[in-house]
Amino acid sequence: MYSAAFPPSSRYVVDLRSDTVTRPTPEMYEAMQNAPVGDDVLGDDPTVTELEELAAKMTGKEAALFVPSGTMGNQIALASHCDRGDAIIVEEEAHIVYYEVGGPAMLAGVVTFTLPSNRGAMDPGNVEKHFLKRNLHTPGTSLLCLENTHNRGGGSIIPIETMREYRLIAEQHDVKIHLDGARVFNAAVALGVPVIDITEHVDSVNFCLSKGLRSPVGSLLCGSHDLIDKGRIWRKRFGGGMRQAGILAACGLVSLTKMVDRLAEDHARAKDLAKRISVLPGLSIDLDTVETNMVLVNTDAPAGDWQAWLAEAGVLCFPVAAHRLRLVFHGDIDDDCVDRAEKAFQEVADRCQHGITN
Ligand code: TLP
Repeated sequence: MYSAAFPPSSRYVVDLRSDTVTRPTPEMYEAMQNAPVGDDVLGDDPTVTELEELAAKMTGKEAALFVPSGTMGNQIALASHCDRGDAIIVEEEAHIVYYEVGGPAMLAGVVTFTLPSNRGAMDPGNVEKHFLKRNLHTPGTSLLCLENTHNRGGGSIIPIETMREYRLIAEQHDVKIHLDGARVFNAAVALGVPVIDITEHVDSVNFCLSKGLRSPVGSLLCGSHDLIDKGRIWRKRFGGGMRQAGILAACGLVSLTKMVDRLAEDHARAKDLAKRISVLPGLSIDLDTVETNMVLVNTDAPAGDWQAWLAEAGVLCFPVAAHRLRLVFHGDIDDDCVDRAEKAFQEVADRCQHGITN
C-alpha cells in the first residue's frame, strides 16, 4: 500500500489513493502568511494555543495537544494512558496495530489484545469478556482503543449507541477509552451531529487535520488536563516538539472553521462513483457500506493488476487486499474527476472483458 510506484498528484491524474494527498487551499496559504507565531515548545505560539483551545472545545475535552501526525497522536495517547506491560484492547485491523509499525509494543510497551469486528465495531459483550484484571500472572487492561471512522472497514461509522455501550462497560471496569478519530469529523458529518456527540463517549480522541480537512500537516490529541500534560512530555520525547508551529496551526484553524461541512461533498461523490462503477463487469461493491469518503471495490482480477491498469488510465488508488481496492475522496476531487474516474474504470473493465489487459 505504501509503494512510491506512482507519481504524485497532478491535475491530469485522479488521485484516489488517500485523503492525505490534498494540498493546502489558497485560504490556508494566506493564513500561514499572516499567522502570529512563537516558540511552541516554550508555550509561546498564540496560533497553536488558539487551535488547541478550539479543538478541545469542539471535542468537549479539557485540553488538546498539536502533534505532527495521526500516528504520533495515537502513540502519545497510548504512552500517556498506559504503564509499560499494560494490556490494551484494539480492533484487529485498526490503524494502531495494522499501520503503525509496531508502535504500541515498541513505544508504550503495551500488550495488544486484538478483537474481530463488524467493519470496525467490536461487539461490546466480547470487549467486556476480554478485560483483564492485573494479578501476578496477567497484565491488566487499562485502555480500549476505537477507530471511527474505520479505515480498513472502508470509512465505516461506529454507531453512537455502540459508543455509549463501550463507555458504560469501560467505566464499570475502570478502563479508559482512546478514539483514533483520524476521520471522526467524517463520521459526525455523515451522522449529521456535532463531533462532541461522538467524542463525549471517550476519554481521549486524536483527529487529523491533514486528511479530509485539507491541512498540510497535523493532528490534535484531546483529553483531560492530566493526559495532555503527560502527552506534552511524550511528544517532546518522541521528537515532536515543533517551534514556530503556528504556521501549521493557522491551516488547522481554517480546517476546523471552514472545512468540516465540506466533507459531505466527499461522501456524496464517493457514493456517486460507487454506484456508477458497481455495475461494471469484474467488479463488485456493497453500496450499503459506502458511509463516508471511502469505497472498497472487490475485483475479480488481482487488485494489484487493477491498480496498474487504472494508473495507466489516469486513476491512482491502493489495493487493501488481494482482490480489493480502496478509493478515497477528498477536497481535490471534483465532479469532473468523478466522471474521469468512471471512464477509466469502464475502460479497464472493457479491456478485462475482452482479455486485452497487457
Ligand atoms: N491513514 C493513512 C495510511 O496510514 C493508511 C491512509 O491513507 O488512510 N488513524 C487512521 C484511522 C488513519 O487512517 C491514519 C492514516 C492515521 C491514523 C495516521 O495518520 P498520519 O498519516 O497522520 O500518521
